[in-house]
Amino acid sequence: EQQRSILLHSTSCFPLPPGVKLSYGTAGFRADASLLESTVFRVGILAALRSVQTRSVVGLMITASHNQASDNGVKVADPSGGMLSQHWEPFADTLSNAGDPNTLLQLIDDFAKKEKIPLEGASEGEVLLGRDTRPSGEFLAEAAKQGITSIMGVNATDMGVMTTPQLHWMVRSRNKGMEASENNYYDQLSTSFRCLMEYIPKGNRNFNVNDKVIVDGADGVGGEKLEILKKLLSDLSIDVRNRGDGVLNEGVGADFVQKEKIIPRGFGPADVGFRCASLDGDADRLVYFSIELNSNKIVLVDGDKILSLFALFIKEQLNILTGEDGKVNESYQARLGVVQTAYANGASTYYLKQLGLEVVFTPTGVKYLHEKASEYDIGIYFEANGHGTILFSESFLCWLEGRNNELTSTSKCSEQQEAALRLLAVSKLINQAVGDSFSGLLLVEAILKHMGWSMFKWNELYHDLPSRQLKVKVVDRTAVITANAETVVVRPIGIQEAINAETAKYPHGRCFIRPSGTEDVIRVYTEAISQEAADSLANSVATLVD
Ligand code: 16G
Ligand code: ZN
Repeated sequence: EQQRSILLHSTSCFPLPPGVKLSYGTAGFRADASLLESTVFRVGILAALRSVQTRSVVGLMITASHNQASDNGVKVADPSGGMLSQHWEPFADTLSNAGDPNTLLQLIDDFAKKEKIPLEGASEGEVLLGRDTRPSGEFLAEAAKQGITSIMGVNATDMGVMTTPQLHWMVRSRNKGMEASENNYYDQLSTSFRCLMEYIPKGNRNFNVNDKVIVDGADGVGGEKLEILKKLLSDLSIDVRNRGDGVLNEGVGADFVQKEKIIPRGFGPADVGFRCASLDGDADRLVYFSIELNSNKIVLVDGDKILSLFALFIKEQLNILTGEDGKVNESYQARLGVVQTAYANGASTYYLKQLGLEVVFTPTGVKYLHEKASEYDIGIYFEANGHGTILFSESFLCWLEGRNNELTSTSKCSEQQEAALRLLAVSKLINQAVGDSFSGLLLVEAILKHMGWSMFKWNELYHDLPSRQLKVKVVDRTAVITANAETVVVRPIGIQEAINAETAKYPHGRCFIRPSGTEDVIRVYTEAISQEAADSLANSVATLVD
């Protein structure tokens, strides 16, 4: 009864803006910040319910990532630190669009029954609340708190401004019973990075201050946080640009750099010859680039290439550890898998398969890639746009620890032990909750050092096939339904045949279309042996969709 009246009262303070219908989408709700207060309040309720149900800490992040500064958004981190369980998404949609307090109450009641969420009696829970640097974040965080605390027994812990991956990391760590402050996060990253640097092959160890990486913080939360992290790193020089003085995501950031392929604001001719990297507005994406002499263009080193570098390194360490055939020393057969989407450049997929790796595909969106990667002992996933991470299974880490102890007692610092220690360090450096530009950056830097490679050498792992992305505005994007990880259109009938016929005209042509999860458009992607061919294929397929 008390619970009912609390909810009725608080909900009446957060009426829905008229005529707005939002959907949880690929990565939470996103809209102009002025429309979001009631949605964020309702997501607060949802996060609290999830926490009560799972008897675990849950996260709520307020960010619109790479969108413009006036937008905002909200998403929930599950107890594992990953994305909200997909079977809760429909509830997120109905709850957020329930205007009338009585309707909302009924929805919660029904859902709580169905999901066995004990709302009567002593429910308990905790929701960690984070936000990026958007000005609207503060009042939206208030709305979230109101929502969270409308469920009796649930506390809202305000973590203030932080990156999306930091919040996910904290949720994961808290639920593993580990310490989970922001400082613990920096400690874990810097310690494991130092450990990796310690096992760099001797010839590559020297530290040269001119060998620095210049990072574009997208004028978001990433810049200021990276300033803190970099002070703890002794073997790496990081120059942070766009730390928040300019307009968030405007002419800067990973999304801009990857899509436009031009030099972001704050970079110029003086940076030619250096490794550069861009984060996005909430620091969960990472791409590298270099600046060309006398041009405003960049050479992009995208998520596919970061993935390839990681895969190569991990495979090398596994080979040292278990022997090329994976059979030496009664060894554990570690299953290594690579997960990509249809957007992965075909040249990267070809390269990874050549390395002998198992490559699988999922639809676009971190939640799908992450889930697939978790099926392996070591699952590496990346989207071309820079979202990605590496997941290690508990049983593999356990075996690795054991192997390391065994090696310690026999032959000190053997090659094999170094490989085991490197893999253990990677498992701590990389954020296993969600893709994290900071751990990605540190791992790239450590591996380049390990290999003794320049960025140029890295970029030469393979050459991207020319590609083109277009978007087509349509009346109803939900009319397009795809299958096989978005590579085939099944509805409307006949479109796939038409696409096939067009594609067949281009040697090595590849093409797929899919409805965007974040915009009201159909996206077209093509690849071919020349840019002209990729462009022309994209244009003709776009007219098919129209
Ligand atoms: C979201 C997804 C990203 C995906 C993108 C595709 C998360 C955290 N983010 O930003 O993974 O690549 O949407 O956008 O899942 P689209 O559906 O508009 O092409
Ligand atoms: Zn992001």
